[in-house]
Amino acid sequence: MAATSVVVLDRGNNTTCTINLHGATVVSWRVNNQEQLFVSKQAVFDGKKAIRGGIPFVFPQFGSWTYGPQHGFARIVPWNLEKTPERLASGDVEAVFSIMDTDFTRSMWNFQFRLTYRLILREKELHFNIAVYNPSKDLTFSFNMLLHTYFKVPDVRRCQITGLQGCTFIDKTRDGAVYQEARDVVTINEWTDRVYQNTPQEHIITNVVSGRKMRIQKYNFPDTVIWNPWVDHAKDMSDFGDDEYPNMVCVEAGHVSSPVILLPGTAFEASQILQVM
Ligand code: TA6
Repeated sequence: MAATSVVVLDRGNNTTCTINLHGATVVSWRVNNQEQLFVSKQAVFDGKKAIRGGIPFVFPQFGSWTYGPQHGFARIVPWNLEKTPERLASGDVEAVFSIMDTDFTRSMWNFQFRLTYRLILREKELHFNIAVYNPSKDLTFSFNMLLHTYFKVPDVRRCQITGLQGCTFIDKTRDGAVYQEARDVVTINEWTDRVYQNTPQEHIITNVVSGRKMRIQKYNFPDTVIWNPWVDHAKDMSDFGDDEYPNMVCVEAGHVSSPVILLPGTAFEASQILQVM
């Protein structure tokens, strides 16, 4: 299957989820015909560049990387469709994607690994179940992982994000200085790029598509990254429209402020549930 092929999970009722095999990037999630994810009109679909929008999969590195591309290689390699979309007894639809080490990945990160990504489309929910396995007999490896979710919003200035009060955050807009969040709800009115550490399992974003709320539940993802490039940094990105920043907010569940250490023969599991409320 070509690297830029897409796989569609269709639950009926105009509720679908579309995944591009390039990076296993979820590029659309429609609930009753309402798109929940932002994808830039200028996103590039060449099977090489990371897709600007949807849910890029960040692994094994978050941020800049000495040995490879920013945010790692998982979002720029072709994934296998391990299990074609299947309707479950519940009426939900499930599919499984996977990658394992190749000459390309080992040229940057010389470890054997196997990563599986199970997606389940429910009526108003999208479930993500992830497992990383270290098949080595003797080599331990460490990694970061993050779901770089771009939520579509009518106006980011009207969004409020809960569940960050009291959390420490690294502010990448202020040279990585560390602060503590005082607000009970976080709002965005400027360039925002923050790594919140040890955050609760749940966040709610208000005023997403058609004024609804989006609930994020995460397990084994201790961190939450909040990002909006605003005016200035929107211009820095060739695959992002200068005027698109008001219509997206990234709220990203991840394991980034400390690495996961994976011993030989062991596995790491993490999951996320997105729910339209
Ligand atoms: O997750 C937020 C962030 O790390 C920002 O620093 C910003 O760089 C964004 O990701 C987009 O990164 P990208 O490599 O996709 O341009």
